[in-house]
Amino acid sequence: MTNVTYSERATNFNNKTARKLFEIIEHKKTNLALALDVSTKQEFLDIADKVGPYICCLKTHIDILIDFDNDLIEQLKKLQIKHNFLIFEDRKFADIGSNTVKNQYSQGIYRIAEWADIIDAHCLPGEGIINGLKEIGLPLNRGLLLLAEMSSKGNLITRNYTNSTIEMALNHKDFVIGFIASGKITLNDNNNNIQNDFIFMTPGVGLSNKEDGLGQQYRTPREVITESKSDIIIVGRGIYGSGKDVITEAKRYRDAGWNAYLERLK
Ligand code: 5BU
Repeated sequence: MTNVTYSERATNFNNKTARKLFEIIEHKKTNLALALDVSTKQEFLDIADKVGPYICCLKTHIDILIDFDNDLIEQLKKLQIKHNFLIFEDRKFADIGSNTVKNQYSQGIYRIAEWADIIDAHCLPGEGIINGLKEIGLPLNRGLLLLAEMSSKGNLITRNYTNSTIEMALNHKDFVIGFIASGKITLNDNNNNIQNDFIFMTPGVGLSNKEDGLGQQYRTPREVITESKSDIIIVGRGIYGSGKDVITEAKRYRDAGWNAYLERLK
């Protein structure tokens, strides 16, 4: 089932954000998500504008910005319309669902629910975290990714933990649109339908480096998309790191990701 196209996959989803993401991928011919972890508003908006044409999704860590203000969100929304990408706030919620994560998602200075199409969460606290986020996100047609695996060296996620995460996702297919994982994962290694019913997004992607010296481990777009059959590569410093020309690098990763997908379809 690895030769199914992105547009065919879209029809498996009722969630509007998931369908929109596949539409954008197919329309712009890019499975690249930019992880824009810079610390100033000016740099953030400048890179988002330059790289916007080449990505399907912009991944943020909004709390990294030292000069965050509401205008940043207004400008980001304008860039989203100009370039047609989804916004994914990589907040990694991990607290109790009933009250805390609901407020973290909708309140505070960031008001994430108002502008992020996609968010993610650890399932460590149990299924309540999904229920809590869903109360806020589903009426807004948002989508949630669950952290099923991590790219960092020595992380504590086990196969059992990943399986439990998948089971929780299966109970919430209206709101959980996919996983952060190293590739396409299956429940108990069976070839079941989760492969086509969820979106798989993979961080830790680089064409030049193998690691960052702080535990991050990089694999190439080909390893991630063709071999591990993920759907979307998430690239940060490979594009904006160490004074690189961000447009050249974004095109390089877009091409590598798309060619890896075409190779998988063959
Ligand atoms: P990089 O600059 O390409 O290394 O950035 C990777 C991004 O993906 C960064 O924002 C991380 O927070 C994020 N990430 C990750 O690297 N590994 C993971 O397992 C998860 C998220 Br989950």
